[in-house]
Amino acid sequence: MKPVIGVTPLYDEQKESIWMLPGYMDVLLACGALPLILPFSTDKQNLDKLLSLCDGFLFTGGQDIAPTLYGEEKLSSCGAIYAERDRLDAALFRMAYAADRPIFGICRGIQLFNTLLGGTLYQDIPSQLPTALTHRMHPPYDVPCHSVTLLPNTPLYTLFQADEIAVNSYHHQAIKQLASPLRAMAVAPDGLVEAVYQPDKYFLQAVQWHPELSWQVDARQYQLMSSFVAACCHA
Ligand SMILES: [Mn+2]
Repeated sequence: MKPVIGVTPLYDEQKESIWMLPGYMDVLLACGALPLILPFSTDKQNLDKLLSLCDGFLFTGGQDIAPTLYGEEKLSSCGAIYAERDRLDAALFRMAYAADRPIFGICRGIQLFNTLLGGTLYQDIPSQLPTALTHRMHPPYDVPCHSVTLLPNTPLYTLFQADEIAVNSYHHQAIKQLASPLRAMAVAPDGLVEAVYQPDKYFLQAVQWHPELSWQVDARQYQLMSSFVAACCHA
């Protein structure tokens, strides 16, 4: 069965446009899924219909999450936020989470899951954690930026059978306090959590790096997205 995967939309405030980076769609298509870009609607009936239409949900990158969602004032170093996106992502996540539908998060996605499950974020890594590595690489984005250690007895370790892999990195925020339902799967050399999962969920995983930008040259990142699509097939 070809799984249908709802993909959270990106929003360009300058152009007042909904948009999408092709990598998110292309990798899901390559893995055999049918990705659908979702509308900015939190209408209950629309959400219910989406839950019946979609076998899984991919939470994409985007604007910074409003710090009020994790109980902090917005610092000047925090980036632009977009309230509509926060509203949609929160409604979709809570619905899919309650239904135990397969959920995968990328970049903003890992930060979103952590926030909605009770964790906190660094609003800006360079200013709040000056000893951290560089996590905001320059193009091209399909080459490694830093390593991550994979933690034993996690789905990511089982999938890759490796103690360490190299990943790309394009983020200025990161998990500060890990939400209690989540477990770390990958940690950067500076200690920042780069991948999480929730053990008692069917498939809830998220990564801080960008598999959608490296899957064509990094077989592991294709394998990672394939494992999500496979979970959507059996949901
Ligand atoms: Mn990173």
